[in-house]
Amino acid sequence: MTVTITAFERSPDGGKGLARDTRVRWALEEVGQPYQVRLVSFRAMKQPAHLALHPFGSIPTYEEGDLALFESGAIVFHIAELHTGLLPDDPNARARAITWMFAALNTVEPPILELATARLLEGDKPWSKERLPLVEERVRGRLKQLSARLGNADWLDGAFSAGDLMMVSVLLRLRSSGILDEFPNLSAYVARGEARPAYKRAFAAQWAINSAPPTG
Ligand SMILES: N[C@@H](CCC(=O)N[C@@H](CS)C(=O)NCC(=O)O)C(=O)O
Repeated sequence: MTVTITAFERSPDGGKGLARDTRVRWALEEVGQPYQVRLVSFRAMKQPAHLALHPFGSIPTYEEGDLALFESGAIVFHIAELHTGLLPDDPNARARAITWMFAALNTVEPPILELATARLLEGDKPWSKERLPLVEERVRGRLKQLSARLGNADWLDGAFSAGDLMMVSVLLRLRSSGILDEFPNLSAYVARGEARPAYKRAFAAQWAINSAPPTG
């Protein structure tokens, strides 16, 4: 089975692994599924060929035979369903792991993305200074709840699962803000995720592309 994903020809984060192809690469590495990568430019992402795969003109996409998927959550879920290793066999534990995937994408990621938008895209607006603390507080509120639930556990619900893969991926985007360090157990949780050999391979693969000097 040949799997092809798409990734930025050059990620705006310069290889910090924050682009969402990294979570897909990580899932593929966890289950031992080899994959190919098609790199796309921002321009190509908005052209019909890519829009046929991704209606919103973003990355990542995933192709496997005649199946084409978009949305990193749906892709990671598909990989986890297809292979063993990312979702528990027990039906209840499996449902809980899937719940954590949704929680990562639906409940934790939105305020984190809002913070990124406030910092990167709205920093020059006259109201930005007043708004930023409000956005940061919303992130802290979510992290406080997540931190309380994680407690001293290694992972969110028993063994490492696709729920953790998604949650760690989402939290990683916070590192540069310093807010993650206010929650030592979450900081350690993210570090545990990054220490996994599969994450390291995924990170290295995207780093190799994004850290290379520009050509031409
Ligand atoms: N909800 C989507 C978001 C996809 C997304 O925003 N991808 C970013 C990269 S991380 C992107 O392609 N941005 C450029 C663009 O949309 O033009 C997912 O999880 O896959």
